[in-house]
Amino acid sequence: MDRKFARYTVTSALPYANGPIHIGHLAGVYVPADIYVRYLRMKDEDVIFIGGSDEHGVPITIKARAEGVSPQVIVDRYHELIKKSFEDFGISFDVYSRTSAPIHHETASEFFKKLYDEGKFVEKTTEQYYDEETKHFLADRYITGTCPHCGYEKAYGDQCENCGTSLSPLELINPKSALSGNVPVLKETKHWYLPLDRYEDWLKEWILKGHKDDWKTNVYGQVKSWLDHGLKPRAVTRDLDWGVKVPVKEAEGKVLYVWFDAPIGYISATKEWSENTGKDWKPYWKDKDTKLVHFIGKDNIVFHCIIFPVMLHTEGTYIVPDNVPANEFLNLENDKISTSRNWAVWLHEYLEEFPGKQDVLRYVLTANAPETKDNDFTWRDFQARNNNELLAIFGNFVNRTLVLTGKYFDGVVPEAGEPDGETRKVIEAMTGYPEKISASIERYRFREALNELMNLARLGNKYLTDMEPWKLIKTDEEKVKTILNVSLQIAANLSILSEPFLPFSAEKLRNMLNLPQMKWDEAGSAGILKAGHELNKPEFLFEKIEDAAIEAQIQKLMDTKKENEKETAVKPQKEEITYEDFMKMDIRTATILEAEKVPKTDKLIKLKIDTGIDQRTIVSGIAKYYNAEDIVGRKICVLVNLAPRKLRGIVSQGMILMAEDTEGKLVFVTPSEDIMNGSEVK
Ligand code: B3M
Ligand code: ZN
Repeated sequence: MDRKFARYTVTSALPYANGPIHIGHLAGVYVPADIYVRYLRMKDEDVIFIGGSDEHGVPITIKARAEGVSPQVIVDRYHELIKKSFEDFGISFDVYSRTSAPIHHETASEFFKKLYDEGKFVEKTTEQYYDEETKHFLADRYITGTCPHCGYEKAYGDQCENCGTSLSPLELINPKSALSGNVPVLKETKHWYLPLDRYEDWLKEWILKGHKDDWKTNVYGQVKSWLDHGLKPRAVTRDLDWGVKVPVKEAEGKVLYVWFDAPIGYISATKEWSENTGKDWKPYWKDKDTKLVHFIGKDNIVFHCIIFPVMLHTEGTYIVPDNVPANEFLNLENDKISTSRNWAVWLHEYLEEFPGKQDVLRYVLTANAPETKDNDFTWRDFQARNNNELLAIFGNFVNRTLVLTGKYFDGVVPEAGEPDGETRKVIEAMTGYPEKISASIERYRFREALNELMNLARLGNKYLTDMEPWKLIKTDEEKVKTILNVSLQIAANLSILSEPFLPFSAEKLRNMLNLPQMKWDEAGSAGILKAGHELNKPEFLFEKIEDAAIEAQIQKLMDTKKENEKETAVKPQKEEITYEDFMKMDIRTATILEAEKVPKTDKLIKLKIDTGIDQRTIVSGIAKYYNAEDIVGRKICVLVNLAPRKLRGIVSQGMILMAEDTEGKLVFVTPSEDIMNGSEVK
């Protein structure tokens, strides 16, 4: 570590409690953050790992609206689901809080009040878009339109998800209310702004000068481009009713902007942790010797590198982050992960469908992490990495070592003799791994770190294969003792060094080796296991993942794709017909006189129809969409000259005209005004 810190505060982005966690969240934020803190704990560092649900903001209220329930119902549902799935997946938060907690409302409110009292905000009355139908000001995701920078048509009022630019609603081309689809009007409203422009020099000094070399290039580059373009004041209040109430009289009815309150959630969560543990929270946020690190995805860079730091800095008593190792995005089978299109691998489903395989997913997401560019997750790659890497290298090495020790030495660690040249080289190489892995982790290069860990397993695997103890045992038992002793030391090192990445497997391996949990700095030694130490029975660390399991997952995604297509694709036009073809059809307006469900069917209703020509019976497959008793008296259109057909023993004389949407929903086609039965439709 370049500089020695007294303690670490590690935060991970607070996921919106409007949906479950998927592999994109995990690869981008939670797995790397968890590796980092597990490593720090093993280094005996004082570290707290902060998480929690982001329960305010428009993503929540939009979801609530769509379901017709209150936002509280939504956040309660997803907070619990998210919290549980993180726990089951081994994301080792010291606290997992939520922004609807009273402690958060207090903390965020006080923070605002202090800046307000000190005159740190600028007040402005401006015209903002307003939806006259729903009576809402349209900020953030309540408004969509075309991005002025890249032309993307579904940009939000606060950000374009296509090009990453931060936007204000007034910049959108063709703005539309996300609530009603209406074109909004402009209406005056007063808000409080954080004058980011006043902090440009400070930001340049702190980031552009101070962190040129230690921040990731993707993060540094984005921040630099922001600063090069110049910053504008940013509103930190909103005309909404869901959120933290603005704690000043003149702002009644307004709430804090979600991106003002959410990052303060890290502080509130630390206070909650402090209440739970009795430890003081303040040094973790206020002591200059604390290293503050934010793990986030790339769409959150501006909030964590500019807005929140300006808030902390101007408040005056807080530290600012030492690093913000943001990741790029993970795609799924070559397509953008999307909650609304259900294009994702959901963590809670994975945990159910692959029980006990947390480490496989942790491994794949780290090996393939989108650290420097967007990356793709595929189920085939998942299978290959499990079968050809975890199982064939790591698992196979450990298993061979333990099984041979069991067979030749009754599961007792044999004494090592004088090492030969090859063995000496292997021991020397092994000694270097803790340092190599540390160096990568401390630079937030988790893929590289994991690859080094696997290189240690490769080293062991190759050593066994080259030395062939199963052949030597007949002629040179002393040498076999040395080989297995050294192999066991490698396995012991793996049990320590794999803990941050593969905590479940590391524990299993420790149990097999009959070792306690050890510190990072105890690794690197060839004397972890003493001769005579008894080992436990070997088990398999990893299992083969069969084609069937992978095919089932791929099928699941194909079904999703089909489902999505069904929802959007309007059927193409049919083949051309002549006027005469059309005129062959005799369509008349009619009235339903009687209707009854056909017994023992779910679809059919038997109708008595007045066609103007006669009264007749028609059987129609509309029972899923209409109750028989509700449709008597309805005006409809009927194809009257269709040849009669027998349906369930009933002769149906004609066909009711129905409109059918892409999901198969049916509605009557009805004359738009009153007209006599028997009128021709043409
Ligand atoms: N809720 C945004 C997101 O999930 C968000 C992060 C808050 S971190 C303080 O992209
Ligand atoms: Zn754009």
